[in-house]
Amino acid sequence: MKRIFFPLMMPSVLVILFILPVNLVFARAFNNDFETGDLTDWEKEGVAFDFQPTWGDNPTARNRGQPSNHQGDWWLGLFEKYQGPDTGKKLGQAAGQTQGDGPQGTLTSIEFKIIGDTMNFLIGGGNHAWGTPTPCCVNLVINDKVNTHQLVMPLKL
Ligand SMILES: [Ca+2]
Repeated sequence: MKRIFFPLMMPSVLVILFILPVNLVFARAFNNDFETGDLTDWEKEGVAFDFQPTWGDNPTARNRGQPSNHQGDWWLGLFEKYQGPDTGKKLGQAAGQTQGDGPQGTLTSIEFKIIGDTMNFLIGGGNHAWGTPTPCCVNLVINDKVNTHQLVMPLKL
């Protein structure tokens, strides 16, 4: 089986790692934009993702002056701690609430197939490479090899 690994690391002290291999038999759409409102298709380690995904423009809800410009309703905002008007309210969360940059962890996707020659990501936040003391980045892993530099150029598969 050809494997494609897609590691993603995010803000400051935390690291996100997506791992996504290719298997045409089991290929299917997965929750790559978090629009399920939960972490379906993802495996988390640590506590950084305990309140993810976050819902709506939470930075604007606290008048930060810098909108999230996210896609859809749900996104990963690891500084954020607001899971929307339904789940968040049940958990006692309020729009604009944060958890800060302290929590650490990783998030790894299920295996997935890349169709075509390129992939697009909507990413913001820190830029500290995997292997540094406080990694905060997205990594793409293909065939067990981390391909961090390929995130800024056409992906060759
Ligand atoms: Ca989304």
